[in-house]
Amino acid sequence: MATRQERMWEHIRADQALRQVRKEKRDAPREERVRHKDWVSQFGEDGEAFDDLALPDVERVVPLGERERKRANLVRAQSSPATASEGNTLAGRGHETVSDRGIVVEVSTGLCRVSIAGEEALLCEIRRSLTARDTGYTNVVAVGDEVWVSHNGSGRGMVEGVRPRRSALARPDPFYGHLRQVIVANVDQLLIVAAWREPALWPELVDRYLIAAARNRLAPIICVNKVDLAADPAEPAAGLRPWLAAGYPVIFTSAQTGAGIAELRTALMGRTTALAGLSGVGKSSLLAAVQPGLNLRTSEVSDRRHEGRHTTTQSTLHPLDDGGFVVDTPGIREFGLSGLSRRELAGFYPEIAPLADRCQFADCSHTREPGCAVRFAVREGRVAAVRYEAYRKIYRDLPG
Ligand SMILES: Nc1nc2c(ncn2[C@@H]2O[C@H](COP(=O)(O)OP(=O)(O)O)[C@@H](O)[C@H]2O)c(=O)[nH]1
Ligand SMILES: [Mg+2]
Ligand SMILES: [Zn+2]
Repeated sequence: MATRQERMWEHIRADQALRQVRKEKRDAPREERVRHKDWVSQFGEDGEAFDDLALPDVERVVPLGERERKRANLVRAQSSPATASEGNTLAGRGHETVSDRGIVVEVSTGLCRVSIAGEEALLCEIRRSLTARDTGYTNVVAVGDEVWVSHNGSGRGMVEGVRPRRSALARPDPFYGHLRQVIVANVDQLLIVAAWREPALWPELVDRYLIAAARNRLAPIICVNKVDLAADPAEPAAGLRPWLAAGYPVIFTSAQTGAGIAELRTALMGRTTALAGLSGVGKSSLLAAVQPGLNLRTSEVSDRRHEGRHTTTQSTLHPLDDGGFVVDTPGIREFGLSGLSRRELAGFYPEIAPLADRCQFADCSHTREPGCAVRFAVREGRVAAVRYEAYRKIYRDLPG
């Protein structure tokens, strides 16, 4: 259980991260003043500000009148036409309150930034009557959420409703273990970036990410970067044959020579893509090649910033010019396999799963039993040794 002190520090860290990003925005001085006021009032004198962080359900009970109002707001928002057309800037709309649909690109406690029709993200408060009750999640609004926002051109909006999430990357809440905290909502696919060399391709890690993607219902894409470092240009394709044969899409790239960048750009277009991969494989370089100017805060940086046990993981959606977003997902490696049991593992290997029926023992682990059809297939070369070795290593690490 976190103390109030720890929660306050987390709160402050989250706000500092948000401030840092906003500092780079155009009208930073004006926003800064407003934000400061808001910040003080949020904290209050008795630390009342932590409701979106992790207060238990009982404290989230919404007065009946509020519920009705929320429903009315939602209905109003839903029935309003898509008002944000190109060329119709937020500032130019006078003081009439309008409702728009947008995507949350960043979240701090009680505040978020919402991207509406490609315009510069609007700083928004979150309607207090919105509740995460009965969702199994602790956060009302997460990065990636599609929301309805009311605003009147004053530079500050209000989140009035959240659309049901298509998907959620979540992890057990640091404060309330029975609930889960959404890290990013509505992610479509996971781009697993590996380098062919420097650092050398690490099959076990690729497979861990593939499993994490499958468990979170994200479409995986393996991106093998630094193909320019291959001694023989045919090497990377040969090395990735086991994954291609298992049905996974693989893109071969070089941020250095530009090879495969167009293909990567197409793969990212119009979708929300989470990024995974070791430090140094070239994630930042690839994104800079896909879209010059894009400055991804990479997960290794974020991991360091949010070190410690009681932390909220902050992610940011970065819009792409061709449509779609990329998002850093600190910690996907840890939470990707949490709760997975050993006997479920084979199910994530399309080339291994169908063989299990033919093993001598029904509960065969495929690691040492006699009469194992999987081990036989490996010896015969029908299952790639590199995939089987990764299976064994992951198996060994999972709880029985
Ligand atoms: N040879 C080669 N080097 C690359 C390539 N992509 C990135 N690098 C280098 O690899 C290092 C790490 O790249 P970076 O983008 O920071 O990786 P990140 O940690 O995954 O974001 C840098 O020195 C890059 O210049 C590539 O395609 N080929
Ligand atoms: Mg980087
Ligand atoms: Zn077996």
